[in-house]
Amino acid sequence: MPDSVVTIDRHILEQQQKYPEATGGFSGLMSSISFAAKIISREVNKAGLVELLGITGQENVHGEVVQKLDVYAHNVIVQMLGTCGYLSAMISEEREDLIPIPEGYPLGKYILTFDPLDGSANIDANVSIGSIFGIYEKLSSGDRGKKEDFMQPGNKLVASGYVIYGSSTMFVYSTGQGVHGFTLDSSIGEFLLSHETIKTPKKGKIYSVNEGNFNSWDDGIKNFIMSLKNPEAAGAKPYSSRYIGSLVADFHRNLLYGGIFLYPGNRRNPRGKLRLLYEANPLSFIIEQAGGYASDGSKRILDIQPESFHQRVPLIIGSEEDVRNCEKFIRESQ
Ligand code: AHM
Ligand code: MG
Repeated sequence: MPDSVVTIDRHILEQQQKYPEATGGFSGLMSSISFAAKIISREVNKAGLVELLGITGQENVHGEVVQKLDVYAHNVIVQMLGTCGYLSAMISEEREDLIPIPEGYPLGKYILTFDPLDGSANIDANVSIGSIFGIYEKLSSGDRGKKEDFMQPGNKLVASGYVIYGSSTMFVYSTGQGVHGFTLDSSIGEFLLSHETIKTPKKGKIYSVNEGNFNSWDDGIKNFIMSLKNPEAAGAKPYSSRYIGSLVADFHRNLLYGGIFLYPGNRRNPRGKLRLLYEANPLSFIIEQAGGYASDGSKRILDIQPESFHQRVPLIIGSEEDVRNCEKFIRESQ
């Protein structure tokens, strides 16, 4: 047994104590998110049994309709966070419009963006998937959050994080004071501090991209990827290619080991696939807090002014030197 075991709730409280003016609302909100993560984790871990218990969309043996896991995760977050008293509105990758706080529940001063289960196309193959969230302060007048509250650039995030449902479940978050990771001990149902102050290497050895799209990329991206495979320096090893196709899993590995993840635009989708508010901003906040960088190819992701809930953005994220190098290739090809 180590000298001290730090649960996520204790860690959040300790961080909050650095701000004497804090009311405790933020800690309550983070606690509610980590509780929702445990419930989703439990369900994800038994995903393989769903086939035995009933097919999604049909009734299971208990007479309950079996939901698809991404719908389930969305509903858990809406239910837990919508009633926790700390939020004034939410948006989800799974919904077109703003999600109001249900009538009769207290309203708080924060707003939440979330992708309830990213990479859910991989569930049936037992590949790691994740939930991603971002928290901002509500700026508009009145009690309820409005669209304009969500149109804040990522540099205004109060906190962000993700949960990875992998060989173990981990909760990784930052409130702007470094990045901290917690591993779920399912025997006691607690997230325990396992990765304090995560720092990503300044330069990595891994690149992660869907290379099937190679022919439809711009020259800058093509040249950059070619340069990773064919290093100029004599005797230098090429980068390793690692692509799971599940953003949280690809991001988490590169965060720990160093490397670069790219989902650039291509001829079919000039803005790429990933969403600014649900995926790019929260992970860009984390990577910068860990000493890395995130760009859309020419600009810092966190400085992009959002225009709509579901806008897409090319995402190049990871070790700072690698991301800057990619930007250089893009500049030079223009
Ligand atoms: P989703 O939000 O519909 O789950 O899609 C996002 C996922 C990411 O997890 C992953 O990085 C990407 O899609 C993979 O896309 P592709 O299959 O085009 O490589
Ligand atoms: Mg997603």
